[in-house]
Amino acid sequence: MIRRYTYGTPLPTDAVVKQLNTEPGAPDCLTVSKSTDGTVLSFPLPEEAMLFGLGEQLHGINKRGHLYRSWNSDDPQHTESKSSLYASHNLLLYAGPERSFGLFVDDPGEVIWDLGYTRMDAAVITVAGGGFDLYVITPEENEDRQLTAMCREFRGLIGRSYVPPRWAMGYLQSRWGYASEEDLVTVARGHRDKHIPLDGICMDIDYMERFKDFTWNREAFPDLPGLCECLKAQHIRVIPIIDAGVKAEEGYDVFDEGEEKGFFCKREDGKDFVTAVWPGESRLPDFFRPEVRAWFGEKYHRLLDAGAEGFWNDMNEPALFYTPEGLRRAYETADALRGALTEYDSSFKLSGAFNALANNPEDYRSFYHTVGDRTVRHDRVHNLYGALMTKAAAEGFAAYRAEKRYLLFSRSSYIGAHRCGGIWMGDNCSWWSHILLHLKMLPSLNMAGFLYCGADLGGFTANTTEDLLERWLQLGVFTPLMRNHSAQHTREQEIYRFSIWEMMRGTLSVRYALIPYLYSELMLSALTDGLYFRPLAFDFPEDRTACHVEDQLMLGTQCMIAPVYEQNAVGRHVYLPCDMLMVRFRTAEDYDMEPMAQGHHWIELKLNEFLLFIKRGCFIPLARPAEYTEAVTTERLRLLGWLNPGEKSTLRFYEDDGVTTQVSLREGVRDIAVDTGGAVQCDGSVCDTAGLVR
Ligand code: MIG
Repeated sequence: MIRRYTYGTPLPTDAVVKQLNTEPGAPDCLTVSKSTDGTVLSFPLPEEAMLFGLGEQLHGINKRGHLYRSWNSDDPQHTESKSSLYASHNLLLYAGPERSFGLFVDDPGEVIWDLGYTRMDAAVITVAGGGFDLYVITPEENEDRQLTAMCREFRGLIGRSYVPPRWAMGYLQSRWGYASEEDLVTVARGHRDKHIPLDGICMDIDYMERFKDFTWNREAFPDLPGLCECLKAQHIRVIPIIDAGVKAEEGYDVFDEGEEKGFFCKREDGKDFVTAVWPGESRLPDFFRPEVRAWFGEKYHRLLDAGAEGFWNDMNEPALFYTPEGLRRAYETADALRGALTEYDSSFKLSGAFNALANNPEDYRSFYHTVGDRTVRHDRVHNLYGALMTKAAAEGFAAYRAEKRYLLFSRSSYIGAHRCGGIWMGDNCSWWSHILLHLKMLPSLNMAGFLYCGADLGGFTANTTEDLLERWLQLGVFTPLMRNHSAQHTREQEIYRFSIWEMMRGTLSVRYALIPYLYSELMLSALTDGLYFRPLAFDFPEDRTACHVEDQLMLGTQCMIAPVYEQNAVGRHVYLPCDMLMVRFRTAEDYDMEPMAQGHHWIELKLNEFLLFIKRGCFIPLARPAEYTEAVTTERLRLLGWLNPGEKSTLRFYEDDGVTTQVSLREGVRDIAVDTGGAVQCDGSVCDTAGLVR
């Protein structure tokens, strides 16, 4: 059951697709009050209570014990002391000893989540803005998987998740620094020569002509359509980046048109809001206006015409390097301090003045959007900006070819954007702790509706190491978005550059062999409002140990993953919430399997080995691996699983062309069944049962 409560006058956010009537009373699970900071929602946190959700955020799967802030920020230091990343996903689930409930705070401004931080025994949520909708989700009494059920209901409220093309399940290679046709060709060749699988190459800002959106450097890319075609012939797609900021330069048509039509964000005095990002002086399109989205979305057609089949939207928090006003303030401070660096903290004041230039709160308060018939100051709707850029792109694709799926993932997001595209988790570091942070965010993102997601494998900033990349790929094998990406000036981290490239290739072979299964689970999650990744607590709520596992995830209906995330580890501890078949993969053809009883296990793992667990009574299909997704077929499947004697076992399996936007559960789904005698029923595939343990 979902109930809507309205406080003040909410602004439209486009997060929900079902219009519920506002309830007259107050919700019974929390107290609502007013403070000088805004509207305050609070409820007690008994010792046993757990909290889940908040999508892209730091800290644990269980969110209890920290202060979080919904305020989309371009902050490349994802450390424990931070309270925001690039997205705001205001869904929180409470699982207490007596009851469970969920909250969705549909407000696009700042929200502070004090979840047992000020006081360990209280949750206090402060919504700064003047009006918002609160959705309260309560499960059915007799439901035994209440957390999963609440997520399903919530997803019904917010609408169906984005469905990527099937090729987007392939391995993608990216780097900030690929600046020419030759760079892309080198990457393609590097993979193909060594038979390392690859389905796409991302182009970062270096492909553009002086960082101008929807252009490309004609010297470095003399024939982009030809290049895309040539790569496509090798089954490699090109995925350009688009930034939110539009370069201010007369003669650049996107700028000229935006100016002429008045499509850029304005200051209070009606003049354009001027900022600076990669292109230098820039403007921000006012994505809140449908006509601006239509205009900007249409610009993607230039790159689609050139052969691009996917995009990533960046800098859309929006990130601001500086504004002229900010610069003026900084120089004033500097002038005041000139020749007067006498106090112990003068130099801090000086550096602080300049460090405050980027993403400055004052700047976010100095421009406006047109929301419906209202003019709204940016900070009031800050967290929606990236989501609306994503929407602009998705609408642009639909206008281009409504029947074709395009890959799209964004850095910034808000709930609602999950219907338009996926996300990546931004600028992580080549740190071991960030493998674990990546794992922890995955189920929370799914709860918020974002199914197609992943983090930069190998780490974005800092220099990776061979073993770090290998271990990270072993987690990436299971994430829908599987992309290796790194920052300029860091150690190059394309697989083919490393001494252990064959090991990494073996790891990728497992991904490709699993694609039919992983794609099926992703599509089933999208089409049935399910969760591709879940905390163990969702499936085993009665098991106290399982409820507090923070480094393993349930995947799909059948599986569990438990990656290694520590350097020099020779194995790891795994908790099995039920009997499971352990599959220890080295490559798609080389693995060993062992039935294991519910409980604690220490499992030895060499660097090239990683784990997939399949619940007893279940099986999954493994295909023949290939070097690109289209060559992975379901003609021959090997079934892996541990079956109960005398029991039939069934796998609900989804398959489609992976290309068209018309998807249908009814048409795509079929059952693969192994009956008690061991006979397999499976239309359309030849199944090999050598991997079934009884
Ligand atoms: O300020 O385009 O998160 O993936 O490589 C950095 C350059 C801008 C941030 C993105 C990152 C991308 C980088 N961008």
